[in-house]
Amino acid sequence: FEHLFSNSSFLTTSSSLSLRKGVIIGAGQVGLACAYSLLIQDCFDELILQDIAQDKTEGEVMDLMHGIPFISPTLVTAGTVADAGKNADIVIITAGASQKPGESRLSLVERNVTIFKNLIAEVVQHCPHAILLIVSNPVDIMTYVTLKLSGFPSHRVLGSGTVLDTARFRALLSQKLNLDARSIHAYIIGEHGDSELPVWSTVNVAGMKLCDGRPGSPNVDDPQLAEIFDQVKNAAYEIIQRKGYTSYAIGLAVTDIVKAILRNQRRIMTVSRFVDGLYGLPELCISLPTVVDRQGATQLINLSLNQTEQEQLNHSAQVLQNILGQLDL
Ligand code: 6V0
Repeated sequence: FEHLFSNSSFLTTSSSLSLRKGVIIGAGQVGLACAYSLLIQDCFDELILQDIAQDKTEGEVMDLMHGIPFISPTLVTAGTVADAGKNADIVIITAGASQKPGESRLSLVERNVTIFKNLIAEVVQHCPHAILLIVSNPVDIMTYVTLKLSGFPSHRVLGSGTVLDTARFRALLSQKLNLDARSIHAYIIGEHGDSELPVWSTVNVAGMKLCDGRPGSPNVDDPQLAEIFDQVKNAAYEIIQRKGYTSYAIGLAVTDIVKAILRNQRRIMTVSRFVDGLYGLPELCISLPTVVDRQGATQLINLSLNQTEQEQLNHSAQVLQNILGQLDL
């Protein structure tokens, strides 16, 4: 016992054990929901929460830490990438301004770019081999900003993108079709925001397309389908109007991405990552089905889009390009 007490950081002892270390920068509503979900799903051996609100973060860490005896152990601390978080495997960034009721994600851009200019330099210096997972909005813009500021290879910088929107889409389709959401293959792609699009032409269950022209199958212009997509697109506005922020579902989405990375799952997820040329798109970060594994966001899948979907994707890319063109990086 004496030995354990005098060496109270015994959970961290051997660096040769290759512990799974994660840092969350920004311990607000989203960062905390991510932390809770990551802890209860046993994703990391060490989890560090970094925030400029130090006292509050220490309080949150104490609260989380007191729950550890109920779950698999994780060493959770308040710190920074420069100390406890040094050489993390994954750095999740949720720091920054959040949407106010009625505010679009794109309006947050200036405030968050300013924050990222300082943060990313610090992350690169102290976690040079990390995979960077961006959650702050507007997430596609902030992922591109991070890629440029970090100089990391593009597979190591990804955004949560439309992973959450895709989940919302599948959840609503699951209610409509009365089937488990995991058996429904459906994607939301493009900007995580107002110009995102549903890929109706590829939605399928067990290989059977939802809109395949069979008698009784819906047409892509069916108002019921439009209503489902509207609910997906407006979900964040609806939630923010009622509770002021969104948190639980994005926490679970981030956890799923982290698991795909750490367990080398090679899952196909609609994360946001750098695209140059595929689908005829210009240089930017946008959400498309992508293989996620231990290297990060490795391969983009070349979905076959119909003409309307391709036009909608081009429009979404244009919206993002217009913002990127105004940035001074
Ligand atoms: P919040 O509750 O205001 O938390 C933001 C946190 O960032 C606060 O605790 C701040 O103290 C902290 N912070 C600010 N500057 C720094 C800094 N330089 N270093 C460290 N910490 C800092 O906001 P919330 O958690 O609700 O949202 C965070 C971000 O996530 C916002 O940009 C949201 O728009 C975005 N979301 C993204 C989603 C997605 O699907 N990608 C979903 C929900 C929210």
